[in-house]
Amino acid sequence: MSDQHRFDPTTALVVVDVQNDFADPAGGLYVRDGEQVVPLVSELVGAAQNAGSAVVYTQDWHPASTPHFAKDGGIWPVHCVADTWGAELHPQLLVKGPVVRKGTNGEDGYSGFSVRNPATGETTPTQLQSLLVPSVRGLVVVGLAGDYCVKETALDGVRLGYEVEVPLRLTRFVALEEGDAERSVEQMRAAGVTVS
Ligand code: VGL
Ligand code: ZN
Repeated sequence: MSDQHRFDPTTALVVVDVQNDFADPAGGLYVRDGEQVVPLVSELVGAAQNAGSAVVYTQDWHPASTPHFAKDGGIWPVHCVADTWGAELHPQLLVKGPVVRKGTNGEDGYSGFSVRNPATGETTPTQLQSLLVPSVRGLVVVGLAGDYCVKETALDGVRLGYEVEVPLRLTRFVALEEGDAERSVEQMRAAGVTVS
């Protein structure tokens, strides 16, 4: 059952982009029902902490102008601009671990583990993996959004050799196109992610 994760020190909880722009209905890239996951994620953070599991966070953190945004040639409305309200972690999120910012220098890409240079396509790792001690084998990936940063973080987690679980009640999907949520779930399962 997704609420009964057996957290222990070999499992880490990865909380993806629980920020105002995604989780608040007034946010720049509001993910429908995103606010519903915030108290549940906070509860899970408490459970993870009690069991000795590391908790790490990601934070989408863009410059005011970046090829990630539609106005600059990308596909997204302006969101999570550095040092704005929208980029802040949601006020109801319990923060009990390090926060990895991604996109800081105008990079693109969605995984918490890596960023992509939009000019060259080159990907470089973030600090996320280095924050996980080598005895960590399993990741529980939660947050926003299920079809972008959660999915890509989960897929990268599998590529890096982790056992990865994504509990659906702890994520929500952008679903730019109908069926995106279902396709994302399929893609994660096909890669070996336990979508619960
Ligand atoms: C995300 C779209 C653009 C996410 C970030 O956190 O899933 N989605 N930037
Ligand atoms: Zn973004």
